[in-house]
Amino acid sequence: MPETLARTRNEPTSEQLLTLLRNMLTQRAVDTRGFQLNRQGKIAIAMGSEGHEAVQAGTGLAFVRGKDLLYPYYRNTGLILACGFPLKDLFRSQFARATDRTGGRNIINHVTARELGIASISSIIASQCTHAVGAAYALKYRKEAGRVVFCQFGEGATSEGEWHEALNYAAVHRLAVVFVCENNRWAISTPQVKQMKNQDVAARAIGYGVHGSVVDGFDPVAVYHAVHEARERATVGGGPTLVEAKCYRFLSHTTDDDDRTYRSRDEVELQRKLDPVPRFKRKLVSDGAISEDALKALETEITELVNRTTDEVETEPLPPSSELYTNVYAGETSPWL
Ligand SMILES: Cc1ncc(C[n+]2csc(CCOP(=O)(O)OP(=O)(O)O)c2C)c(N)n1
Repeated sequence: MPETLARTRNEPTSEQLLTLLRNMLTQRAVDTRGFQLNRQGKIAIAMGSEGHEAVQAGTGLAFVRGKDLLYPYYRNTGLILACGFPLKDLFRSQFARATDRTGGRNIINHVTARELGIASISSIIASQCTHAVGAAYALKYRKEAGRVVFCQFGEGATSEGEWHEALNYAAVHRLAVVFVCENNRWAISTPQVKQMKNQDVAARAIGYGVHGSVVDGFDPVAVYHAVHEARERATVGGGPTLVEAKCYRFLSHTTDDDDRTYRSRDEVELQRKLDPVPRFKRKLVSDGAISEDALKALETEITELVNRTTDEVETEPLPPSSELYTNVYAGETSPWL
């Protein structure tokens, strides 16, 4: 059975606790704004990550900037921001502006930042897992010890062959990879129970000979501990770890999906009671890590930053139609001739 990490070590400092809070609040504010912009007809689609804030803030805190590599998936809004991705560039992607890092070509949030170690996000489920393992193999081959690859995915991705190949290869070659499953219970309309017989994705780790752990994905500190420990193991040659963070997807898969057609409101409301954002706010206030007033000021600051950023990005130009095929096809060849 997977080992459940209940141990606490390297307790986050008060500054790190506030970083976790700021990142969770920012992720929530970005999501809220994205859904508003979609409803206003300003962006084509929005992809929520509500319910994933604790997983992503906790993982982001364990990621070592300038050293580690991140192979994220499309729901990683908060994680890429926590790893240093600029907020403005995220909205440039959402608005598909010419200033976007892919020139407005890619679907929203499918960003990339080579200088930050953030690999391109792909919509092809689990494709990032084999890429992550390839990168970890390269680190080993080049003897770049101390660098770790983070690989994120949902529980649905663990039904893909590529996911299994990645786990096996990482285990056989004892690669420095931390696999983080953001188990939000649903893969669009497919519940976990129709995806696998196991209750825990982490139980699959044993089949590959890697460490597995289950963690409360609504608790950013617990996630931080689990991912940090997995990272430590990787840096000392202990090989890969599969961390399963149990969370929930509060919103529809995207704005193009209507979750009322496949899951009950009762279920969603029950999970909402465990919402990690108000829960962590309450905890930090009751622990005296932040005052009520300072929390209010922080929330206002974040909302204003997000709104100001989207106002600015909205004024930026769209890619010109003359560049429709730029960076889409190799060479001069026009697809229509
Ligand atoms: C290879 C592949 N198969 C199917 C899809 C369609 N698809 C897009 S998102 C998704 C659900 C993935 O669920 P999960 O991995 O649990 O992540 P979540 O979206 O719940 O965060 C599916 C099946 C796809 N993009 N790629």
